[in-house]
Amino acid sequence: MTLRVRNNLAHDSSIHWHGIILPTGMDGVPGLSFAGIKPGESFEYHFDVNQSGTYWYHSHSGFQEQTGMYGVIVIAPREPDPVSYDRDYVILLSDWSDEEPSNVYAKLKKMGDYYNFRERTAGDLWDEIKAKGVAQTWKDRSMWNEMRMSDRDISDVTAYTYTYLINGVTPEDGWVGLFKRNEKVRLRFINSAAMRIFDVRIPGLRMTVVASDGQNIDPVTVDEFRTARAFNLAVDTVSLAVPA
Ligand SMILES: [Cu+2]
Repeated sequence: MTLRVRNNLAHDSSIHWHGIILPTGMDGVPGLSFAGIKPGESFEYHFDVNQSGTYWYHSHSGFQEQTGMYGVIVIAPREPDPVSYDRDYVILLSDWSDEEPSNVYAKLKKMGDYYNFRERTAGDLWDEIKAKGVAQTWKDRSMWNEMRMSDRDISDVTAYTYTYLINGVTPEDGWVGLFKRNEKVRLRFINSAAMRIFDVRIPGLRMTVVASDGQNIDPVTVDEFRTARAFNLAVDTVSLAVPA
């Protein structure tokens, strides 16, 4: 396969093919496997495709991925697909900020919990002492302090600045995927967020997870699943539409 990427930005760029098995020089990580793509220049990626499944690509330069430079790759299997479905939708989850990502980063460098409004307070300390006693509270706090971590920083950047998008659409606008009654729908979830774990649930529907990171798996039926933070995951599920 040949993929010709032309950089029309004013900055260096690159495209990394996430999860695709390819020669090192085609991996698209500037400074590691190639020099990056200069403004106005092109780079030709050549590689053999030896896999099928759901993957994605994204810029590996600066904060370009955070500003939306990514997309989905679906490689159809050569042999018959073990998963049967009537419809197929990609659901790309992401986090968007109207702030410049470099500003977000600069703020975090100066104050790691800038966007975190859930840190422990003096009031929490008092409640903790009442619940666990001074000794246990001291022990718990010491443990976190020794690790120089907070137990309340699951995500450094929060909805204070982020809007979470499905296929680039805000929650207010709402992404819509149509299906008919009793159809089996394949949903290809990709977490392309920079800073977010997503817990995915479709109220009233059970989902069968059929693939993860491009690999078919023994199907698992769940009410909810979690997609790891960026650079990590593609989950395929099949949902049976509500019979009504
Ligand atoms: Cu990646």
